[in-house]
Amino acid sequence: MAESDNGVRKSTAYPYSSGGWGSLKAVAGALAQEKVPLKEITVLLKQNKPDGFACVSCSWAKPADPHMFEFCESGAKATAWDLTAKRMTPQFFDLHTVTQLCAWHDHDLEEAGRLTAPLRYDPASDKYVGVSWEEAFEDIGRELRALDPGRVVFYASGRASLETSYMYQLFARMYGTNNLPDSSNMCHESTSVGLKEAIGAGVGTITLDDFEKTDLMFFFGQNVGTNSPRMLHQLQEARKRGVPIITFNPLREPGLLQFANPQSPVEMMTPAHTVISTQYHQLKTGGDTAAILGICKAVIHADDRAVERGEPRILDVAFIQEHTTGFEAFADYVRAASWDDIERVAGVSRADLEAAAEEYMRANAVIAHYGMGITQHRQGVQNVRMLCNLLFLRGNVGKPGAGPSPVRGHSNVQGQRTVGITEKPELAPLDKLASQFDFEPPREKGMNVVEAFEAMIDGKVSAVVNLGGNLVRSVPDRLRIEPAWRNLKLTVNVATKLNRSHLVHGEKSYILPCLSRIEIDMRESGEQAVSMEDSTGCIHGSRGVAEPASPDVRSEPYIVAQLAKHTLGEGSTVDWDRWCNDYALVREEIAKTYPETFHGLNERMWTPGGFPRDLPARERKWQTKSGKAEFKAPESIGEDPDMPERDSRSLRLMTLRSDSQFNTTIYSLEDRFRGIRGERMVILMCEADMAQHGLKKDDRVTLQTIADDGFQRRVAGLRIQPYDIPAGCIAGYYPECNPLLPLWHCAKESKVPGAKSIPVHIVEVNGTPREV
Ligand SMILES: Nc1nc2c(c(=O)[nH]1)N[C@H]1C(S)=C(S)[C@@H](COP(=O)(O)OP(=O)(O)OC[C@H]3O[C@@H](n4cnc5c(=O)[nH]c(N)nc54)[C@H](O)[C@@H]3O)O[C@H]1N2
Ligand SMILES: Nc1nc2c(c(=O)[nH]1)N[C@H]1C(S)=C(S)[C@@H](COP(=O)(O)OP(=O)(O)OC[C@H]3O[C@@H](n4cnc5c(=O)[nH]c(N)nc54)[C@H](O)[C@@H]3O)O[C@H]1N2
Ligand SMILES: [Mo]
Repeated sequence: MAESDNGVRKSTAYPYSSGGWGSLKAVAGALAQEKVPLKEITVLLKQNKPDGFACVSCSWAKPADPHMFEFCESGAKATAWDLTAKRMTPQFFDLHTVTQLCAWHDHDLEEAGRLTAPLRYDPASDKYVGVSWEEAFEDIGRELRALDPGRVVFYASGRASLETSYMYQLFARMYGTNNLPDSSNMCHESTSVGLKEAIGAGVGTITLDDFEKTDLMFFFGQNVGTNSPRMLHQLQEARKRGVPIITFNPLREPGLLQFANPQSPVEMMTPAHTVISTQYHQLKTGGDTAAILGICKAVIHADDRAVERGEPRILDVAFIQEHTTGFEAFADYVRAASWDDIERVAGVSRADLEAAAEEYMRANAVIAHYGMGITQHRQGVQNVRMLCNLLFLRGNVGKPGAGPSPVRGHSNVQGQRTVGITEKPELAPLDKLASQFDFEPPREKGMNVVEAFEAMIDGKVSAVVNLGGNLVRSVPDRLRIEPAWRNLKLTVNVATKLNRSHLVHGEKSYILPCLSRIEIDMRESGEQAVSMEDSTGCIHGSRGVAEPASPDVRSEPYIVAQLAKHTLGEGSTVDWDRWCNDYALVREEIAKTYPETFHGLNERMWTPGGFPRDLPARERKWQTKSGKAEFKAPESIGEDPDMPERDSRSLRLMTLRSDSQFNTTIYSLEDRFRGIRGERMVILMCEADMAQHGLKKDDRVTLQTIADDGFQRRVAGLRIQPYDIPAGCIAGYYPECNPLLPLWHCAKESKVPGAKSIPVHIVEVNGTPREV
């Protein structure tokens, strides 16, 4: 197997660097596939620039001094997907019934192009038919008024701007519900809960400046090369300064191994590349709490020895004393933990964990980046708490170059929460909203994603309004969800492209096509801009630059305002028409509700690089229950204490994103980095497990979830692909594997579905049943 310069083994599936020529070729391919006109290709030059638009792909920070091309392969694909020359007009729907479209592949639905006009489902013809905007708003308003607000769900996928999101939550609350689930309920909610408890802020504390000051970075369960590639620039800079990067990931992801900068002529013309990870530990899925425990154990052991010998302390004793609680109980737990248990659950040797601890103890400022590999587990919140414990040991929060860094998903998912999209009343400034808009907001807790779908299955939901997203694909237990979704009275979808959730519709259903953020948004008061918050808590303006997909699409702020106006009627204290003709007015209201963060938003949103939100934890002010940063010992070191005892034939399935998808949007059937082409019904498995289960490459298997709740959850036709992955762990694609994920298999405290650790059996091989 190929070795890279520093002894970290390369990926066998993709022994090259991420970025590089492969990346440029992929960008060119995406632009050609979508037939993006040459004129619009220059749009990419405006991506993530202070005067341009914020990329619609990931939420990574936008630097103040951007590169000439401040975009990446994933961002360029997402841009091409929105700028496509293809259109899905009402005439398209004349030709296809909804039942026929249900047989289409997800990729083909979106690939057919941008939606161009509002549509209403017509049961007589089983077709979506054109409808005027006014008729659509009036009918939706009438329907919503007739329903019990407690039975209506307002979902937000994390792309919509701060302005849209603020109006959306206000609309839902004026209507009478806190049912405001969002995509972070399936994503970084374990962060929102875990970091809030530990440091008093539900978001990461680092900014781009910290990359210049850090001495060491950890990467836990985040696939930077595919999901936040612009971050590779900062990682590359840090690596050039000699900063080590220690990665914990069951798969050898090429983006975490090495990177060739497509924007550096030298690196493109020579075999030069930057090694990203200096240590790479292929832990078992769900092994993170155990692995971090092992590192903490080595650190505390070294400190105990230093005390015995009268040597300088390893722990940051001053920080622990002044700023934290719970250290003694945590340290006792760690001292008592057994290395055998740690090695078994983590699947990483003591020597390797001690090597990680050695680096950690040498560094003065440490950042811990993490993603879905940490949060999407039954113990997702505990995993986040363990990362905080590790950082606290050496005072690595609230100082330059250090801190937790949850790498967020959707481009404004963090910002939506900041402006009130949450089902938890205690996280929304309800009193403030009440006095600002003279109404009585509902005080009872609303439903998050898992709770909303449990209620839907029980017949307790009547309508869903979707601000983006594709829920019937993205949530767990799809086969139980789809029939429940079909029983809804009303489904309203604000979307750019057609997807499965629009086809599995309620009794009444509307599709309201919206502008993409890349497009020019002209309203009565002139051209509009919007704002959003990135993964590092910085707030930016974004201005569209491309021609709208059609004259009959509307902006998200307009659509939300009109839904509100037509639902709330004359009684509403908000002049929705004024707001949606001049978004600056909405920003003024946001600034009134949240003055600490958003004062002067209208001017400050154009600060190059954005302006940082108010975050007391950055100054070591802890808004936790105890007023201190809180250590917490784990409940158990296993990933899933509630599952039935495993037998030797059980496997743990993690569901992954490919290189060519954005969540449920599948750009193509390629996963270049993992060497998989033309197909997504694939299971990655190591040779040892293949031998144990008597399988050959390309065998087709059926997986069944191990659960004793009376439901049989199966996915068939999955092709076996030999892969470098720890024994007992297998990987498949999201959303194809979602029927295997039980709704209740989610983190206790955050309800984030355990998508990275689904216990399964192989129950069929090439059509022949198997005993388990
Ligand atoms: N191009 C592109 N960009 C995206 C997205 C996209 O779909 N496409 N989605 C966006 C969204 S919404 C999000 S949330 C982010 C998601 O970005 P990530 O957080 O990177 O999420 P995933 O790709 O699901 O998986 C992350 C990694 O976790 C590893 N992993 C799996 N199980 C474990 C485990 O138990 N422990 C550890 N340590 N690692 C594990 C996997 O091998 C994988 O490398 O990306 C955002 N950006
Ligand atoms: N098994 C498994 N399940 C998972 C995950 C996993 O790793 N494994 N990841 C989870 C995560 S992290 C997330 S965030 C969720 C995501 O779940 P969702 O939020 O449901 O899904 P998306 O795929 O991001 O939504 C795609 C749709 O959004 C619409 N859209 C695109 N751009 C815009 C826009 O600008 N405005 C509007 N209004 N609509 C737009 C398009 O119609 C598109 O079809 O899935 C979760 N589900
Ligand atoms: Mo996400």
